[in-house]
Amino acid sequence: MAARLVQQVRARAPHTADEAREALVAAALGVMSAGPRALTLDPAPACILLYGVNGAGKTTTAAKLAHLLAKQGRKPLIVAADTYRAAGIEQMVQWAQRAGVTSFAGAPGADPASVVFDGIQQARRLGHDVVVADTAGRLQSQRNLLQELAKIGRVTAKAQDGRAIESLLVLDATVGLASMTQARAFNDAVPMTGLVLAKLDGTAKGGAVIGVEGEMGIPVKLAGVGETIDDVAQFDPAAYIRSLVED
Ligand SMILES: Nc1nc2c(ncn2[C@@H]2O[C@H](COP(=O)(O)OP(=O)(O)O)[C@@H](O)[C@H]2O)c(=O)[nH]1
Ligand SMILES: [Mg+2]
Repeated sequence: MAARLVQQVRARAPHTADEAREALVAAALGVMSAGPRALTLDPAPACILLYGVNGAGKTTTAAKLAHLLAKQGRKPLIVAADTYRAAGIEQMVQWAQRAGVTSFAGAPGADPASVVFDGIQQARRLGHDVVVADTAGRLQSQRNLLQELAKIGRVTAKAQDGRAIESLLVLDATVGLASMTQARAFNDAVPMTGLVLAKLDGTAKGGAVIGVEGEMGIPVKLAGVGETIDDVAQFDPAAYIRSLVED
């Protein structure tokens, strides 16, 4: 990926540092052009599935996103499907309260796919127009846990029956090239419709995501920009790439 960018910058034969920087921005923007970044929420009720490794930012992203959707006039239901740890469920429920959003929690130890399925039914009964489902963290090397995620994906597809699904892999911007390995493995379990780049407010900007978007053709849709409930934004590739080259 880096070699491809360098080649494109060379092809433009920049004369000054500014020209070289502009050529690099243009080349990186060309790589990051994997389709629309808006979430697909229709036909409603949509289901947004968040997955990724431990600590990436899934639970906070679920809360921030649900809060944002509520501010936009939607009626979200948060589904707490990190049923491995009682604390996983509690964290999601507490964040949902902070977000002012109703939540539906699975029992500790319950099958997460069933929790998501039941949550989707509950959302329909109560007239919610979007479900935001938080899942347990898992490593890209944990085969059984990836199979379980694949099951969550299949069950979600069945419950949604043609309604919108956003399958979002949450990546930590402070992680480097491992992002690519994560993206490949998680995409094999549940084909992604978008990426979330969390922790973009830190000094590490997760430049590897340019390669992930470019090679996998999956757009970064959202950015996490802090630890409070309002700290989520639609991902802006131009601003992002400028922040990388202007460091
Ligand atoms: N600075 C910063 N911290 C974040 C962001 N998103 C999540 N975090 C922090 O990262 C840690 C793990 O987040 P969490 O949502 O629990 O990760 P999960 O294990 O994927 O559910 C927590 O301390 C969060 O406050 C972000 O956008 N910026
Ligand atoms: Mg979590």
